[in-house]
Amino acid sequence: MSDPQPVYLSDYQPPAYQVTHTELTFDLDPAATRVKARLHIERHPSADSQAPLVLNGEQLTLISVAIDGNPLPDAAYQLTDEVLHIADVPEAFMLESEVEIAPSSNTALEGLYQSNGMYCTQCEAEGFRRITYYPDRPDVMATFKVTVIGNATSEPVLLANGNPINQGELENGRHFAIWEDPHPKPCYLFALVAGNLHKVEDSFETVSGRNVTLQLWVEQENLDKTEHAMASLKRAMAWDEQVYGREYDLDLFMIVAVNDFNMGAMENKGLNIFNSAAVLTHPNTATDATFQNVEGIVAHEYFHNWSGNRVTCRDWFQLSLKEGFTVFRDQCFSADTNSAPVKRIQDVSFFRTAQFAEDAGPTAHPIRPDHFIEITNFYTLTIYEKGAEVVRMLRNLLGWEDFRRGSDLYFERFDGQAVTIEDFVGCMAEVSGADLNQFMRWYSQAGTPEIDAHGEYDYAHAEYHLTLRQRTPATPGQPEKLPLHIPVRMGLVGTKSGQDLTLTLSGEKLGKDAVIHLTGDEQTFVFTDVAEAPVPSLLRDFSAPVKLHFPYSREDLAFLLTHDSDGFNRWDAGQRLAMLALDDLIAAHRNGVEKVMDTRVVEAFRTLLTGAMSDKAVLAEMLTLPSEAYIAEQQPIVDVDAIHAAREFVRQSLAVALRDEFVAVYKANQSDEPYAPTPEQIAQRSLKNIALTYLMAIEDEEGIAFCETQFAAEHNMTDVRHALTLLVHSDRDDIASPALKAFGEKWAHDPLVMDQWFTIQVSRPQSDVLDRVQYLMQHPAFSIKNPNKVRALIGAFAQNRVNFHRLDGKGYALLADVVIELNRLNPEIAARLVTPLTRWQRFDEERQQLMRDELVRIKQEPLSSNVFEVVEKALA
Ligand code: B3K
Ligand code: ZN
Repeated sequence: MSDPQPVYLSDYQPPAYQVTHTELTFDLDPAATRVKARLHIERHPSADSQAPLVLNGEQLTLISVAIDGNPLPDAAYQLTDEVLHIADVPEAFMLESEVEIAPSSNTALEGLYQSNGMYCTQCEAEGFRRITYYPDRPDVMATFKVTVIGNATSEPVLLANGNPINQGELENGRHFAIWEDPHPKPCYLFALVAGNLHKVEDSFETVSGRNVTLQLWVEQENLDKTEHAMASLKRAMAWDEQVYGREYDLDLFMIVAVNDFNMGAMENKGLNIFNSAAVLTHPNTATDATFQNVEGIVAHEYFHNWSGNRVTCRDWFQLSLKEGFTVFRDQCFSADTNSAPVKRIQDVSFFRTAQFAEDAGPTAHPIRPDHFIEITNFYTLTIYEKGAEVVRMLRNLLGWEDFRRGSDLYFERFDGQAVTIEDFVGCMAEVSGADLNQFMRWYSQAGTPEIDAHGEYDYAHAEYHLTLRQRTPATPGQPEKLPLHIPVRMGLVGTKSGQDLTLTLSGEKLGKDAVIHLTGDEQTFVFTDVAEAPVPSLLRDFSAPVKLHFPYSREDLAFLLTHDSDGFNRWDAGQRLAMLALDDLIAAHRNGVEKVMDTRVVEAFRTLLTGAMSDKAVLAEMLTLPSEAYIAEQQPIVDVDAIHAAREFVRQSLAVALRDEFVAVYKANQSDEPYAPTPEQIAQRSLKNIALTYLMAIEDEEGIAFCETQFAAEHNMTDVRHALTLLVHSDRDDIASPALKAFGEKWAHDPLVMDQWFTIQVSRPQSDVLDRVQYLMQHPAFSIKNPNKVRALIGAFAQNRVNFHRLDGKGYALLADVVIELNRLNPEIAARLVTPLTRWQRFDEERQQLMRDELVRIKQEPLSSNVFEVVEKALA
């Protein structure tokens, strides 16, 4: 067997044939579903009249194929494992085919499969070819009419995209439903669901006065977990009208929750399918973080109705066109609905940890890749989150009003079309007159740009000279990099006044907070009329996805922590201050020198804890130390043990020094109010729980008592889970074990809570974790076929830095074993799961060798193209 080959963006050819209308009939059966397709096909006027018709199809059993009613003899077509090739077809015709597929044995969860007995589909990116022979590419857009036939008792509910137009009984206990979607769409947006589902229903009146029925379909036991998703949906619909002028375009919008799902959710037209983890919430079963995540994902999928569905991607290289824009839209929605600074802090914190790591590793790729083997491997943090940062930069460069005009033009001009990133950016340039040519490099150049900044205050001339130098490290396939257009939002904070000083550049007054544009390799900006020595506050609100280095002293950082007018940079100053202390402690640990706590960090924390900071949500973020993963990102060679020891030392030192303050904060933020996922309540819980985290760092007796009471009170899952996690991660097994047992028994019936139960156990720092993972893999609630379970147990273990990176290599071997097994069952999940091993270059030589050995062992297996692509890159 030869190695899978890449496809290239530069090879793009428009389709020779369009499908204008698609009619499908599904006769459902677990092992032998019959799919009949009637495709109305037309040759493109500019295509060669000899062009063959090439339809994608995988794992299909062809029963029959006919053109305009005439069955094709075997000689009239060629069939391979991947395509149906018909050499000679008329200019316009009807292609009819019938295939057989087996949803019950579909463990890849792409195409039509069964989850808990329920039928459901996942077609993005290339799953539709597992349903029927079709030109499975996003630039083929058709209207769809779908008939679903199922068992009236086991599948009382039969759903597909669009509007229901008919339904009825058939013989032998069968029944049918017919659905019609009037909006032309690519086949990746097709969806079908059939099963024993129950609905909650609501409605939304659109801005033009149309009434839209909203339905959330779930299994019966989950009917009490739908309220928040429904409320989120209505908020998202209203927000998209107000902020982007986008109205919903069908009379019905449905969301279905399924247990087995590779990603979070899918924006199928009018019929979104969700991982149950991304939609179900109840105060007793879901944490605040889950409530917020659900709100964001419900909004994200809804927003795709315009950014993705009405205007879609020409080809999969343009994936970030819909994903980057839609993530930016959902981020803004969540910022408007909750605490805007906290949303930004959390997003950036995650981005700088996970996307920066991706951009620095062997799978680094541009926001628009120029080739891929398996598109499923490109649903990445780069495409999604860095894509969103680039759209955010466009918003910042143009200002909201021009950006909105550009967005309006884009939706109007390209409605019903499949387009490119140039089309999007072109609209932005057209309405604003901005020159975005250099900016386009953000889409083609991989890697995280680094800015080395330094500044000097010239007392004699009252000038501040700021020099910025940019460089982007080489990434695989891209040794040389060009300078990017980087918007740097900044201020100069006067050290005497503590206020932002007016920025005057080349005689022009820019105000107290301005964006300067770094476009060359190196530029010096001379600010004049600077009356006092300033500390620069750079990259405010994280105005560009870059690493910024500035030689701040600890005094500078302590100053910015209290004086910066930008909330994000205040938080960031705290993180930088903590990082300096952590760097010293990591070095001390490595050198076997006694660790000494930096008192400036202690004093900064004391100021935060006792000060008058009103925003509790931001305060909780400021009290949170950089994660071990983030700290690791900052080190040239990752020393997992030194990082863990240094961070624990800081936590413990702060807890010892500020014990009474933490107790006071904990007590002051108790509440008996009934649970609500409001920003105020969430802030209060975060603050209380971060205080408790510090107390448990020293296993303070009062802290332990707080944990026990909080766990036993069962007031809400946020508090219960936090208390249980702290207990399980402490050395007090005498208290933790019975609590864990009680929790596991109480929630044995609820898969989403059991996911949390798995994660809590395998993320503890104690060295018994590997055995626990192996033991839990045999637990009845675990299944390797369920992606949520794999993420909760195996994925979470691979994030447990001290245990995954054990020096005997057993952590790596365990992950490799699971990857090898999943490679056969679910290649998409297997390829994602292998990621931690691909980062081997970041570790010491001994671990590098161990990690590479496991990659080589995986490589010796007969691999799916998904796992092959990732492992091949990692070993290149
Ligand atoms: N568009 C989907 C992606 C699903 C692809 C899985 N192979 C989720 C989202 O971004 O909304
Ligand atoms: Zn999306």
